[in-house]
Amino acid sequence: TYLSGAEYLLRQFTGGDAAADICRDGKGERKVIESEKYRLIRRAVREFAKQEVAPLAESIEETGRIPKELYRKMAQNQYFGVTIPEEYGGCGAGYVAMAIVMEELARASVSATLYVTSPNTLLGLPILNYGTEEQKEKYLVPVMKGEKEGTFALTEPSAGSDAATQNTIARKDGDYYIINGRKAFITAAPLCDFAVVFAATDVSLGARGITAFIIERDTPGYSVGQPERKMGVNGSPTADIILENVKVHKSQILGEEGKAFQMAMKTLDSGRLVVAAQCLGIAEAAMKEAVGYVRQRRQFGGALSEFQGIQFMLADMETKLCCARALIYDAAEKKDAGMNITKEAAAAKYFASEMCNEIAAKALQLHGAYGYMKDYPIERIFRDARVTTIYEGTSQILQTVIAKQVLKGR
Ligand code: COS
Repeated sequence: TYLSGAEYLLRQFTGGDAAADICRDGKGERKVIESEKYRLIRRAVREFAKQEVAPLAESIEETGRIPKELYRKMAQNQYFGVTIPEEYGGCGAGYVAMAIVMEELARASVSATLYVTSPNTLLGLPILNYGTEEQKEKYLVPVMKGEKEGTFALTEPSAGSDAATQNTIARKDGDYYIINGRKAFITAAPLCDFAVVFAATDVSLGARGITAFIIERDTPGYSVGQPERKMGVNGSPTADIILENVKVHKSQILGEEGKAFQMAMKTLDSGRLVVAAQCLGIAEAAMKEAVGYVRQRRQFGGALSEFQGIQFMLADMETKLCCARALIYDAAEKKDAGMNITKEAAAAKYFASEMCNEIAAKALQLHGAYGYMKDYPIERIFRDARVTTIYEGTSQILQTVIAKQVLKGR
């Protein structure tokens, strides 16, 4: 399914013929040249990002969401199901393809990528890997088609990095659970039809007493708070989900009772890899702005790009960007090969998020006072970069994850 999924993705992206050409040799046998395949995917997504996303980047921030038409086109292009197999409406193209899609879209709009991360990772993967066939049909397939939106609700006002200390409580009541609590900073909560909500079913068991429930938005007692006022990524609304005596049937449990924390952690391994690719796209965008600016800006009788001090800055920025790229695509290849990537994904996200913040800050610095004004894209890129060292595991939590793996493995 991997190869046919990739072919399928290619057909979506290229309109068919190019995919057929490279996927068949002269005798009609399927022959895929890996690098060529990914090169074509990248070219197609880059074109989409340039034509369909970049021109809307500012208006997406102003309106607080992406236009329905763009959402529809993203679904049509299979962006919501790059990691999800064809049988559930995705294209199963894998994580190298996912990293490419993410990187290219993030160059145009970070907010737009948040609509793509959730179905491919935090929301889609738990349903794919732990859901019943009914749950997959009911929730995953419509998400792939762009007919429904869902979200992942783990964080709470007092359970951020310490995700195992859940204060949302699910009390068993016959075949039902009564859920009370508040989930915080939930991506796209105001737009979502349902959420995968984590709650403690046995507080005394800590991480081993957490259960995930699929809860539909129209369930009595489920409400959404006011969208947060944020520093960046304003094109994707973030809000609390409030649960007051929400009654759900046990059939809404995702996976097994008490096993949801491990499920969340495994899912975050993939999520972190995809966020790392998002960081790469942000850094690429910042580099492009920096290079464009220093080439045309003249001071002291020459272009800024002619000064060695500026060249040294660009050299350091580019070197770090290349290091992040190597970490990310190495982790993605390992993931596609079926390997555990807890350490690799944490390292990729830790390095890439710190790197994209540094590059965005330096790119802004190179713009001087103009960079501080809203007239130049670097101002938005700088603000959008900031969240990446925070969500899906802060840099400090990722350091602990990496250290734990290092100590275990040597
Ligand atoms: N894959 C599979 N299982 C994992 C895992 C992983 N990557 N990481 C942890 N687990 C399992 C452990 O093996 C353990 O299982 P057992 O109880 O069967 O032994 C269980 O999960 C608890 O692990 P641990 O003791 O390490 O949990 P901690 O409470 O110490 O938490 C951290 C570990 C801090 C790493 C975790 O809480 C975390 O990642 N926090 C950040 C949360 C986050 O990223 N939030 C963003 C939300 S989405 S925007």
